[in-house]
Parts: sequence; structure tokens; C-alpha cells
Amino acid sequence: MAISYLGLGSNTGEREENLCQALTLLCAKVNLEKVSSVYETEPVGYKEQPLFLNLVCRITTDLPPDELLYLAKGIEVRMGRVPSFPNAPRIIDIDVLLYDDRTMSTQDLTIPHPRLQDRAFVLIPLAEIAPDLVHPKLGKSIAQLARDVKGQKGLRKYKGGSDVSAICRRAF
Ligand code: PH2
Ligand code: MG
Ligand code: MG
Repeated sequence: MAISYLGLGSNTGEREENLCQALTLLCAKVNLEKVSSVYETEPVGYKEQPLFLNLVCRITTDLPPDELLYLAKGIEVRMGRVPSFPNAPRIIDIDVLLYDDRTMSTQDLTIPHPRLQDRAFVLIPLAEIAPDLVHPKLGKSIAQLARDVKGQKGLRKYKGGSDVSAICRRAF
């Protein structure tokens, strides 16, 4: 089994419900092990859009990285995400952040996520659930990266960590 970390974000519709639905759909196909707190975050990149809710989760899976990406994209489409411009508002975004200590890059997928180290909305929740994890390319722990990342003022804790078993008991 591989251990992978996924970053989830939503900034349209019922944002908290969207995150919960995405986690529930993930539960059907992978083992959801841990979920960070939910953070409300200012949009990074394209600013003229609503605040995001972001969280990070740890899963274990036998799916190889490309199939995990395919699963994530399938859930996005199933939840009604439509193609748009980069950094556009979205009902749900599911990014593969890390996959064991694998480093890889294809046209569709780069692991570790190439902007992981720049994004407080990823590093702060990730540091909650995996502070000692070492970034396989940068050789620094997530706690170190989170301490140094810019933009931390754009985050506020929205809700504490979720009960994984309750999420996985839901059905959509
Ligand atoms: N995702 C982006 C671009 N900007 N900003 C926040 N706060 N949260 C996100 O999830 C996010 C973003 C591209 O995926
Ligand atoms: Mg993203
Ligand atoms: Mg994405």
C-alpha cells in the first residue's frame, strides 16, 4: 500500500458539504486515514473570487499515481466541476500532493505537487497531520516548509479535524 496526501479545495456552492462529499466519494475507493482541520483561505493566484475552504487528507491505496489522479478527476467531474481557466472558482479541486517518497512528472501529473512549497493553504493543514514528513525533492520537513511559507495571514481555521469514520459512513 502506498501512502498519499491529497489537497482538497472548494469555493463555490455549499463549500463544506462539497469537501465532505468528495471525502465520502474517496472513501469508496481508497482508505481515508486522516483529515486535517478545514481552513478558510484567501484565493491565491486569481483574486476576484470567493474564499476557499481547504483541507488535506492522508490515504493509503493500491492505486498507482496515474489511477489515483484519474479517480480524483472523476470525482471532480461527478460533482459537477466544469473545465475553466486556471485558478478559476471551482466546486471541488482534488490534487495529489505526495505519493510515498515518489518523484515523477508526466504531462498530467507532477509529484510532489509542484507548488506545494509555495502554498500556505496546503502546507498549514498538511503540517497538522504530517509535520515530520520530508519533502522528497526539497529535503525539508513539512513543518519547516509550513513555518517559512508566505501568505499565512490569508488562512483562518474554520473547523477542527473531521471524524473519518463518520465521513466514510455517509453515502452519495
Ligand atoms: N487553488 C488554486 C488556486 N488558488 N487558493 C486557495 N486559497 N485555495 C485553493 O485551493 C486554490 C487557490 C488552484 O488549484
Ligand atoms: Mg489545485
Ligand atoms: Mg487541481
